[in-house]
Amino acid sequence: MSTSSTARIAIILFALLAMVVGFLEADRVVHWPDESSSAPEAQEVAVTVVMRNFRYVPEELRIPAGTRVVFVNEDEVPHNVVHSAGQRVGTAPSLFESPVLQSGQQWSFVFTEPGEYSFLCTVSAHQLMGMVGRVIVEELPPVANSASAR
Ligand SMILES: [Cu+2]
Repeated sequence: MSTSSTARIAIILFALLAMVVGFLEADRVVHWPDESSSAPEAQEVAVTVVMRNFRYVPEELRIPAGTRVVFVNEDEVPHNVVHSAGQRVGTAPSLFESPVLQSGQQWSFVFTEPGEYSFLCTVSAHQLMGMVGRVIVEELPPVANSASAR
């Protein structure tokens, strides 16, 4: 008796599990095409910052979380992009640090965490010449998410 009721419970649990998995699968199948049709371009957004005349242009950038920022060196001299948090003793290490970019080269970084990120060029004395910039990453507005799910 007890073994058959245990088996029955096991069957019921298995059926419930199968239903839950089925719902999850159905949810995926229904939502994925909708999202791609309402946003035909890649979900990732990219913004460009050019390095020109020992400056980052624009110097300050306000972006939603998840944006890729592409840094392009348009100068004849090498530049880089280093998160300035790690430049002070006793602070957290830099979140990002590009290699030295030669003329025409580019490097990109995706900002996923909201916050303010100051960066600078550590090549020669470019920082002292004013080669500093800032990215302000804002929380993704909830409207954008629900709108794309519809
Ligand atoms: Cu530089």
